[in-house]
Amino acid sequence: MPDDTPLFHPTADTQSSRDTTTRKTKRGAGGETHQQADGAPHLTTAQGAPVADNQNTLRAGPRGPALMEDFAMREKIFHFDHERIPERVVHARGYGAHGYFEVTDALADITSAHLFQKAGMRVPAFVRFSTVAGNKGSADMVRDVRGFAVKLYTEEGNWDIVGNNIPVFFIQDPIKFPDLIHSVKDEPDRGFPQAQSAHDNFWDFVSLMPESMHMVMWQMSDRTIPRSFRFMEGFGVHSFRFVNADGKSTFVKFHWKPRQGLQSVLWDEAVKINGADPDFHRRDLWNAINSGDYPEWDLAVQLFDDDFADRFDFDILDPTKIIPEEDVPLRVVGRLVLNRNVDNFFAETEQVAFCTQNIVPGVDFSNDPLLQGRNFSYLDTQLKRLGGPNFTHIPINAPRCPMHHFQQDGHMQMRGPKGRANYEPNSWAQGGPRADTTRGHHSFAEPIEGEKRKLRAESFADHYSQARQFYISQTDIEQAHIAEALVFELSKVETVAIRERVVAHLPNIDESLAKKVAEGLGLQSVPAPHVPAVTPRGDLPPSDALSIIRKGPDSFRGRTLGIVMTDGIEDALLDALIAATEDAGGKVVLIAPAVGGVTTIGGRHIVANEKIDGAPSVLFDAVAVLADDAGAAQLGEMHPARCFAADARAHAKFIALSAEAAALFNADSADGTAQGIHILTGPQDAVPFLEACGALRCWERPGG
Ligand code: HDE
Repeated sequence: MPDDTPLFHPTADTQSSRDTTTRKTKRGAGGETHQQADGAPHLTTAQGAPVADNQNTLRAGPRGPALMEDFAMREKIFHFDHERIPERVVHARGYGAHGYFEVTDALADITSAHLFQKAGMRVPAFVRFSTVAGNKGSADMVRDVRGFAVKLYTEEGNWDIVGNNIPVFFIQDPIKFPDLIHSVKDEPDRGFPQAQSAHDNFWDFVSLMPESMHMVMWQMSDRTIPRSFRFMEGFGVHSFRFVNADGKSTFVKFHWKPRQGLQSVLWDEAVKINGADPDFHRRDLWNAINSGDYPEWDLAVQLFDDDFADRFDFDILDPTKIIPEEDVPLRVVGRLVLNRNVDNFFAETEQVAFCTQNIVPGVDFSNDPLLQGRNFSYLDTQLKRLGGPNFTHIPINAPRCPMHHFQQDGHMQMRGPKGRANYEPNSWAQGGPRADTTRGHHSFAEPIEGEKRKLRAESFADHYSQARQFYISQTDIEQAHIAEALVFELSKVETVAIRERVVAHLPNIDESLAKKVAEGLGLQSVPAPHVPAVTPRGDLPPSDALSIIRKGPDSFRGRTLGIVMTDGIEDALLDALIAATEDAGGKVVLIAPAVGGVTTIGGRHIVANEKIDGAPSVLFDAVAVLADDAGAAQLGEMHPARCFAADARAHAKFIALSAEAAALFNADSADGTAQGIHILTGPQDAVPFLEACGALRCWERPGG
């Protein structure tokens, strides 16, 4: 064999350096080669040099040493070595999509913000949803707060509303944020547990921070295990200001309300979903958008003035408090639609840089101390993550409006301003941009006075009253879930003193909750309550707006029915079920003992989407099992099929069964539609089943 013969040519595409000339190339007008005859572009280096061989490193002899002069190989490995950027220190795992925001109700009297001047104004938007604690590769369905960060590309610059799916936060002062996050992330000595708060450090910290108790109630509720990004609310959390053309300020709180209705899963489902599909949330969003089922949220604002702020029982600057919708009603002013998936996850979702400091004229900050701290942090963190001050040149971060300034140079500068003027004032004819006092951003002229001290206002001192209000606003089912979540998390805490210190906060919220949790943990009694800084109020009324179940959907739209099929099923029943689901705006996933599918009694071959082992019932909003006698017996022999049935029952799902499949679910004549179990006698039963599914869960079924 001659020395220059490569030893291995896996495919016809991977020609040796000797014979690449046999491939035909097209020449451009300037004689440059762009494409091969089959239309595929030439492989080049990052410098643009065509590459002849992408399979073999340049060697001295077929078995000899690699040569350093192989610039194509070195450049390729060099770039690969540097593919990663630091993941976000919080909210590392996230998923984004593009869309638009449209104003439906102008606010010209309230804010001079360009986009709110008239109804119908539309701006492009990018949204990134995230979990907080887990690393980039952690699972989607962990118990965690979800980030809900919105970038609006307005004509007067990018406006970022960097919110969460919970309207309050754990702490009142930014100086505590590193402590909070250190405590919830994996413990530093052992490097676990990941993406969960169920460990000593987190509960130790919050047990010593009474201000976190309101947020802890939300965190232990089903809000932190949302069924999908599409079915959760978003909140700006802080009070912001709108400022109108006359310089008048109105406080504003931002709420994103999903038009799909709210929905969460049960904890047992969450645990199993993480195993079955760790990408459950991102897959859901990707699939929904790809299939044209675009998720939408209304933007609602709570608007209030200084008089209300002074009258309000709590401090409107305190991010551990809500303003109940009953006190200040929501006004819907716009809608957000997500209608385009990213082309490249890294370029868009990973590199998007949200900054709370990104506001536009007509919007201003309040003195919420947490917000003020965030205004430092987000810009700072981009420098570390994206490597330089020019991250606004990355397309996902670039404003879509003209920009003119005298900033220059720096790492990865993409724009070379022309001309001599790079400072201002200057006297050159082409002197560059000038500040515009009319269009430019003006801060609200808020009079400020006070002593310069490290202080927290007395008005921030009540830590329990709204925690109680949240708890008593939940349905019985939701209250039970909160108690169960607390028991689960604290049972993972190894230090008994920490468990007790957490439980000692609960009587200040609700005696019965304290008792349930103490019992669940096997404590002898409820520990003596912590002495609150301010006596908690018992008179705050329950608010329906705080419950998920009360804000559920009214149809099966956007939800998924998992249908298990076996050979020998009736065509008409399957067809009716699929049609009824699609008519209700839902989707069907077909599941079979083998992914190749089944043959119906009518002789049709139906291809399955999933083999039953890979499609447990936890992945679906409702389920159906269609089988003949032999099929039911076959499923009864399969462990995944038995788990499918047992879980669907235990998780209170609506279930449709062919008569033969009833035994698999231990369903008998005592069950019925009142119990959420529909034995389908014929195609006519499909529509009533789907109507029932609109309620999502049959909580009435005893034991689920
Ligand atoms: Fe963040 N937060 N945060 N945060 N946060 C970040 O910025 C920070 C807070 C939120 O999808 C970081 O670009 C401090 C509240 C979301 O890219 C960092 C404080 C709320 C996202 C940071 C807070 C949030 C972040 C990490 C206390 C709800 C993800 C990467 C003063 C209103 C945005 C980054 C995305 C991300 C700091 C508190 C929401 C380190 C210092 C309150 C949704 O800058």
